[in-house]
Amino acid sequence: MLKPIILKIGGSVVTDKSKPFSARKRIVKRISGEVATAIRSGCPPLVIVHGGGSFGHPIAQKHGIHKGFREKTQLIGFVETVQVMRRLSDIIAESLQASGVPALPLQPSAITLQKGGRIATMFSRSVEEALKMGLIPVLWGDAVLDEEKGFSILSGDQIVSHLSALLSPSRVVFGTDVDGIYPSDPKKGEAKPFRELTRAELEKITIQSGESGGIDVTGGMKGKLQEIIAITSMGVEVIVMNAMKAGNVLRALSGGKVGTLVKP
Ligand code: IP8
Repeated sequence: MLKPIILKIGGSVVTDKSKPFSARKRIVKRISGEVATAIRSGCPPLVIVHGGGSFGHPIAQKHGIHKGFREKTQLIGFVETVQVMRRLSDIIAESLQASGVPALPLQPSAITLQKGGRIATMFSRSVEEALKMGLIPVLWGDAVLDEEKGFSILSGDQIVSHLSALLSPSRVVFGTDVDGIYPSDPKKGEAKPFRELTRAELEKITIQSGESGGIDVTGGMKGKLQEIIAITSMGVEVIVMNAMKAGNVLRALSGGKVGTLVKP
């Protein structure tokens, strides 16, 4: 089997992070079409992971799910977080399927156990077998059981780095709402994104980076950059690009140049 590509679609792309439970259905539809075109044009096997955006983050924040179990009243918040993420993943999987993509939703909280907020075990053979069948596994950031904290949040970015270690993808693509990795916060200034970065350069930038916009319980931009460092240290190239712009997902999946390329 060809080495797969892992595509992470950020929660800030598929939802409006400023409004609770607002999926950006038109953007999801357009991205689904680009994924379908990439597959028809013979792109490698694909795994899709998406973030929580305005579905998972506000509920997780309200009930302190990311802080672990403290009191019984949180339990309803834990299951609500799982439930809203299923709703968002349904919107995404159904849109992919409507475009002809055989997207298989694999609920992370059903196949993963964490320890202290990091993956302890994930039954990832389902992902591997699905890929062999020509299916497109779809996973997402989720609230999961945690053998140390009771429960915790598993970010989509952590899923991507876990699966990278397992599947040795040819490329990992992060579709975000900005044009790439910037020397400073792109939403606050005029800075241009880097075209290319080495892992060592990225490590320096990560130390200075801050939070992401809206409510985020998984460490925002800094958390993302840390996972990217982990992925590149496995020898995998990473692209960070703007998935809000038409054509970028297709370009990134077809091996084209877009956004910032982080070299291992
Ligand atoms: O948006 C977080 O996933 P992320 C998922 O990929 C939840 O960090 C449930 C908040």
